[in-house]
Amino acid sequence: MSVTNAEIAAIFNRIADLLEIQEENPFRIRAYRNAARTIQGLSHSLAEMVQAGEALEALPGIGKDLAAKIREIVTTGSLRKLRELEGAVPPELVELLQVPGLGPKRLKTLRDHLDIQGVADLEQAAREGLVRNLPGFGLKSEQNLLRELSELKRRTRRWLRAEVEEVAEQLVAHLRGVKGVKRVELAGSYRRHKETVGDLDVLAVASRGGAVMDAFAAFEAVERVVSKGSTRSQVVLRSGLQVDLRVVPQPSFGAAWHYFTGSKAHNIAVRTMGVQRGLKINEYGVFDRSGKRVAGRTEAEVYAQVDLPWIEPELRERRGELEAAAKGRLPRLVELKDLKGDLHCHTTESDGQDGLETMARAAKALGHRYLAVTEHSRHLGVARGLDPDRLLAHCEAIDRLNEELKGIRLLKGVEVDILEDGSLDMPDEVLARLDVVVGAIHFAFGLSRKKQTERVIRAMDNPHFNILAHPTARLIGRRRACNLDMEAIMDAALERGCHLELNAQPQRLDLNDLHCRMAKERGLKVVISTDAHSAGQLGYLRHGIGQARRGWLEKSDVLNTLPIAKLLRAMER
Ligand code: DGT
Ligand code: CA
Ligand code: CA
Repeated sequence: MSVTNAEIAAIFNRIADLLEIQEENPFRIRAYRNAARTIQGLSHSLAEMVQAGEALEALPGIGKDLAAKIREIVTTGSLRKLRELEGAVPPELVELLQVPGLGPKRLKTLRDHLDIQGVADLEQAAREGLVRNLPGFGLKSEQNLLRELSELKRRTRRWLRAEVEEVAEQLVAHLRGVKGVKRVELAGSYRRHKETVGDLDVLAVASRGGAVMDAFAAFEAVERVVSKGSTRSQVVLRSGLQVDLRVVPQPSFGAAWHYFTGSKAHNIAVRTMGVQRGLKINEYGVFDRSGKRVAGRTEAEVYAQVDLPWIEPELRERRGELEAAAKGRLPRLVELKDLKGDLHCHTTESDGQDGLETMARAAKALGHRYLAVTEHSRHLGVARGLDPDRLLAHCEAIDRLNEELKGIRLLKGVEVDILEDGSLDMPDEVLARLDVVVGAIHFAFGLSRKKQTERVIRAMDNPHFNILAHPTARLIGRRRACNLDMEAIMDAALERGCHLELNAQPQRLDLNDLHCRMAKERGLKVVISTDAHSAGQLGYLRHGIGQARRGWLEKSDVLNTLPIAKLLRAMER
């Protein structure tokens, strides 16, 4: 499916909305709205016009500038101008614009009279009955707003990928057990290992479509069936997570898996490459000019039609993967089995749930060759942070345990607090006795970009500092990333022989994918660590690997793929 006219019109209307919020030039705003109206009224597809090389400028209200934007949307699936505008307007306001019936004008009234800054403010004001008396509003519109707000919250909720992993795997196993089912696979953002997913997309090949759909509706975790057909069904799980299942014929499987894996921008770019070769690529297959199916059974077949090798799902974000593939320069992405150990964990000595020995044996069972024990420092009182004496005593306990352990070595470490001025919450002479010093920000998240960046770089100035843990301190959906100049921090880390952590806790995944790529481009190695607070969490490395792969990291880009001796040498400063 190409970009539709309605989608293009929606983008233009959205730009107009954003410009209006910024109280931009009314003529520009009107130009976007007029163009959107023109496009909605067209009887032919703009995407086809672009693909056929037809001039768009002849359309009423579409000048050179808008024609170029339409071409950009059709060929890339998105528009840079829109991303810029969305970046310039506070995200809370952008979110408010998604409330049906709340255009820029009414939003302005709400902001001027009630200082509404986001969905939460609006919901509170409407609950308190403050909206009904505003000009242009009434009791009825206040009630409608409340209903739309709760619907919006439900619709736009995203899930940590990790929190839906178990049910996703159970569902796949359940469907694979159905008679006549040949294949079941997950697609969508889940397969691309995005840190959050909006819904689950499942694909099946089956000889009898009806039996799979019945089994899907009967899956234990299903709360309600939204729709049920012979090729597509949708359900909502008890958790509120929506799941789409599509049943496709075997010869289309590869094309469908490719299509429903996305991303949309990647799909559109691949389809455009097809058009250039006289091919039509969609979820049913690849078709030549005469309409004959020339590929579709496997993903590799689809890519081969546009002269590309198969591309890992984590790379399919339209971030240069097609160009890299065309040049034979795709990265060989790091895998879980490449990791030799974990450099960040806690035991009951600070705020972990399992003791030293349990953690060590669990790490060994996972095949780790080393595990750094990095308790909190004293400043973090809530986490039973260690003072120098307790830390030194803990180190002795680690030494004793190391004498008993075979096949794995515990490294003596600390997760030391970076204080507000960039100094470390542990005396240098204690840090000097450790194998690895992990530093982290746990408070004063709101410092200015300049101050926060200086704080972190100053911490790395300490010659004992090795690894910056969860660098931006974000918690997905709960706490924003600290305002940091990540490029400056990475350059500073390189100069000083420090490293940055990709924390594998599902709600952190910090560094994010783009940061990983930024590090790789500089030649700065990333450490993938679990920050495990229990033996079970040592398995979280897999979440970190997903993020690292989205950031194009290869084995050689990740520090803890090194065996112990090389690792220790690489950390020397
Ligand atoms: P999500 O669910 O928001 O985390 O993100 P996705 O990527 O799973 O998106 P979703 O569930 O809306 O659709 C699954 C895939 O289907 C998406 O990654 C690409 C494909 N797809 C959906 N809509 C379109 C479309 O309009 N055009 C193209 N080319 N592909 C689409
Ligand atoms: Ca999805
Ligand atoms: Ca979906």
